[in-house]
Amino acid sequence: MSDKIQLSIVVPTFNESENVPVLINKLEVALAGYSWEVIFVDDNSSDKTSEVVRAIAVNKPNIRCLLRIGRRGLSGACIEGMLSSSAPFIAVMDVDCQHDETRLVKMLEELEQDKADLAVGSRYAKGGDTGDFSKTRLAGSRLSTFMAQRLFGIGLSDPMSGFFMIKREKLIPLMPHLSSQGFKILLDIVATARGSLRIAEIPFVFGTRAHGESKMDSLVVMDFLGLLVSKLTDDLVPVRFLYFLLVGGVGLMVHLLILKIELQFFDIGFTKAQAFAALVSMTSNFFINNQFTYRSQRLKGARKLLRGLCHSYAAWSLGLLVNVAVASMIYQTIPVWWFAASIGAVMGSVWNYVMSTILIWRVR
Ligand SMILES: Nc1nc2c(ncn2[C@@H]2O[C@H](COP(=O)(O)OP(=O)(O)O)[C@@H](O)[C@H]2O)c(=O)[nH]1
Ligand SMILES: [Mg+2]
Repeated sequence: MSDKIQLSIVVPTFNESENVPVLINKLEVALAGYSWEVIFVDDNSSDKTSEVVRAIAVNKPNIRCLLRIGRRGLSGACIEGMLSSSAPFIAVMDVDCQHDETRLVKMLEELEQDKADLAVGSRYAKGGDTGDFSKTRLAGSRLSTFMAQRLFGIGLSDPMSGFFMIKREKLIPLMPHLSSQGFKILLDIVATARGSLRIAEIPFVFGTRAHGESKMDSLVVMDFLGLLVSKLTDDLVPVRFLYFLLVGGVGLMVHLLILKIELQFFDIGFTKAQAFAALVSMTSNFFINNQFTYRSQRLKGARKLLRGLCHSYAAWSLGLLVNVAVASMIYQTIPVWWFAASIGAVMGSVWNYVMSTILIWRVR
């Protein structure tokens, strides 16, 4: 065994303290005789996962902990972990024993013998299996796999896999183009590489989570769709802005509905009606964004929500002025209420997007 580290295994963790020692034991067995390190990338878990890692790491130089404070997100964690490696080969896997660590040896073989640049652990290749996936999760996984394959012309059987190994020299040039949002780092790598990677598929059986609970929720579907659009538009449209547009669309509906009611039943004039409708849709957008667009930094509890809402009003007040001024001006020349209102709302939104990203949901 040479002293040079051959393989870095990047393991993102979020509240996984119980799984860490289990995985380390398994890696030590599976990779005996190899020169490897494991880099746990923890997003400041409240269960002190990082302290559990460090307590083991003091005695073992091949165990490392990268603690991220004020950031959340699986892809971002994987990217930072991978960037901190100096090994020629880098793997990514879950900490929860769902990824069969014994397959790492086969992956390493493929890359070392230069049979491939990227080895992907596949649940859908012959010999692989999704284990005890629920029916809905299996359907979702199959559908997103199908879409990714069609849209990007990816021949991979399991582009949604979170278990893979890649040559560092092939990965580094792709790094600046990867999105740190979302869950789908492998798909991002493969789509960004545009066919320039030679890929080997290594079948494995998806195991049952050892401890703790899954961090995936049904909204990962949105992450996935966002990634698709952002890749298909050559990163022109950031994922988060897409969410914002989607939420904005709902907001515009709310706005127009309120405005219509006001104009129909109350005699307050267009300008006042537009201002009030904008206030209502701003408020509903705040709650939708908090549940959805910014869910990893979600504000919880009445006090935090109220404070966030007040900050929103403050940040969005200029957008509101822009909105009402533009809408009223247009309404004077073209007195079509929905047209004037929509243009005003869109102008105000661009301001709001920028402000809320900078001020309200800034990653703490
Ligand atoms: N650092 C970090 N790790 C995360 C985050 N979300 C999930 N993980 C880790 O990523 C891996 C995959 O997540 P998991 O909940 O197992 O997803 P599932 O296997 O699809 O159910 C696990 O090791 C999690 O601890 C996150 O926001 N930050
Ligand atoms: Mg898992």
